[in-house]
Amino acid sequence: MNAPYADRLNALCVRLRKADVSASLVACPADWRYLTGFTGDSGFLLVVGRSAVLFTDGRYTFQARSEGRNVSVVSCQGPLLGAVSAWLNQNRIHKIGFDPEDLTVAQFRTLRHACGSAVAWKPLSGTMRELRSVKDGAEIAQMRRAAALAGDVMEHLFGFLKPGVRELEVAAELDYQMRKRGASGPAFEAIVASGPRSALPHARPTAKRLKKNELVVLDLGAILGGYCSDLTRTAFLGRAPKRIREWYMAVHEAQAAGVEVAREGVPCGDVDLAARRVLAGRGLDKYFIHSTGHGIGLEVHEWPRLANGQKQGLRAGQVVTIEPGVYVRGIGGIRIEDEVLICPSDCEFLTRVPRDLVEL
Ligand SMILES: [Mn+2]
Repeated sequence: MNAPYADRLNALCVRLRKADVSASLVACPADWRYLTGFTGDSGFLLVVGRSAVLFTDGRYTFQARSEGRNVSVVSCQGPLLGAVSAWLNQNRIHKIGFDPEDLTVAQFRTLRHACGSAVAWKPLSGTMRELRSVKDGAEIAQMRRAAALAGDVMEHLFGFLKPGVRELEVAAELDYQMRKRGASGPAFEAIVASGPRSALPHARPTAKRLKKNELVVLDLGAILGGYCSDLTRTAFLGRAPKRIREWYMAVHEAQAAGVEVAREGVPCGDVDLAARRVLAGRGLDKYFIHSTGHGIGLEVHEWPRLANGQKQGLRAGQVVTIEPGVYVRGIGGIRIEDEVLICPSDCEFLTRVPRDLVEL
């Protein structure tokens, strides 16, 4: 069972050759998981040609040897970067790529000092994130399951929300329901934001109790089989007044406009623009204070970004969120977020909870 790992290593290898380096240092746990299957979160992976060497410590050695595919495992007693440097010098590696987003300044200095002038370090931003952004069939199947789980939890929560319940209780129920349904954990700290607090796009749940005639934004995601989901719905406790309804319809239409244009080849920024235009038509664009979406996979926020000015084209097999919102200080916020799979001529929802305003 070496596929898909062998294919992924090959794909990286092709990129490294193009970038004119003989090796690459992988310092991001999601990246080495993608390349080798090792799920531990401490280590460094060196990819040299078509082979890979994982440096980890005693806590992860057995795990790395049983999970890792096409990888030899070096169990380190001392500092990992010391072992990495020694290996590079022994194997006469002279040109190595790394992702500057994944190494700290201190780690980079340590490596450069230990390897000396014999090794040239070439920053390669984005190589792994581009590879990881396009999902294969098995990944898509897993992401469908993670999205379905998030949807089930969301629908369960609609029955749990009522006046008097604290945001923190909703968050606790949410975490419990995710794990009970098989998630290994939450993909991020869930957002449960009620009343005026819902105007904070990334509000943390507090001891505040839900009240009648308030908006409640629920933003949650589960990790299932290593893959994340991300889903937001906005509910109203009671019958929503006209103004709230109008805002909700505007966000709903903005999301539909984004979904409508999202397909292979379309610049990422165009999806953002399509959503933003709808809100601008209602005079609400000044309340849409974040970008429209992001890639998702082994990590909850991945490449690409669906934001203003992003020119790179969407690719078939990418999974992205489309999540416009409006946030009005002192009153509340509305966000509708779904995950879609980019296809050659359209996109497909992976999250399947109804998108109409939920009035409870
Ligand atoms: Mn999101």
